[in-house]
Amino acid sequence: MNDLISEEKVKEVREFTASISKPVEQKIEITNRLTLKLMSKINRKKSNLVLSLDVTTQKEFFEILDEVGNEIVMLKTHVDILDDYDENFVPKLQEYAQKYDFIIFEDRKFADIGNTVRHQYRNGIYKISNWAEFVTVHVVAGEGILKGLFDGMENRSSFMLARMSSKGNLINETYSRKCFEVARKYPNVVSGFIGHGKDVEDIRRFKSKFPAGMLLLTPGVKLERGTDTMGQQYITVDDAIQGGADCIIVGRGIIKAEDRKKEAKIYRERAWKEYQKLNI
Ligand code: S5P
Repeated sequence: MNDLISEEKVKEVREFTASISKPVEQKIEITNRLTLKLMSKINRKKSNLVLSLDVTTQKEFFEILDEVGNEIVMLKTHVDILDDYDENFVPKLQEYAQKYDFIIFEDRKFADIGNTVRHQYRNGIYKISNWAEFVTVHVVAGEGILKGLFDGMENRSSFMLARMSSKGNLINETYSRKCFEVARKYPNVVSGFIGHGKDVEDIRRFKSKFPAGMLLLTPGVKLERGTDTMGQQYITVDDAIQGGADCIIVGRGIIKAEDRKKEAKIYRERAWKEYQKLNI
């Protein structure tokens, strides 16, 4: 019998059973202030929409924000793709965050040793730690990465990439589980995970293994399923939220739309409607 089922599988089944047999009314105490801030903004703004504003000029960046800023709970940037980044960018971004009431999230995907990410976060041209409340982290280099990033920092947190949306990515279940183990040790600087799945059930299974109080943000979301020409895979808003996503991350689905404001409203309303069904 012992030969038929691996210890790893046994552990996985135990964790899954434990997670689904928790009484619903059991309240999880969340101590991460940034997680609480995001959750409260989701509820106050009635939006689970994170915009991925992947454009290369400031003009376009702020034009789009003027159109859709009211619809989003958080703005995800890739600051290093701006061709015309200058010292005016961050103050203007912060003004917009105030005006439209969203959180700033830089998708830097830190992935090096602690000492290097420490500098990548604090120094260089962008000085990300000064202005991004959340960043993304590939914990592939080990937990030293979290120490390098966050030792001595206040009011900063991260989302760990525990699964990716791109076809053929190298993340497997063991890797995802290791992410959860590391995150469990650093609840004050990890707010949750970036994750994707092939369907609702797959995402549900994935989320059921999260440490308590951790959120799921799902990229690779559009109104219809599909792919792009470079390996991106899309599931629908309903798939993501029904699977347990706390937020959907949407880029081209909105920024390439003819009427971006209207499209952002559609994503926001669809996500919020599904989210309410699961969170009443
Ligand atoms: O697995 C991932 C993780 C991330 S953070 N897949 C992703 O697509 N992302 C990011 O989400 C990616 O870097 C991009 O900024 C955004 C998706 O953009 P879209 O235009 O495909 O919606």
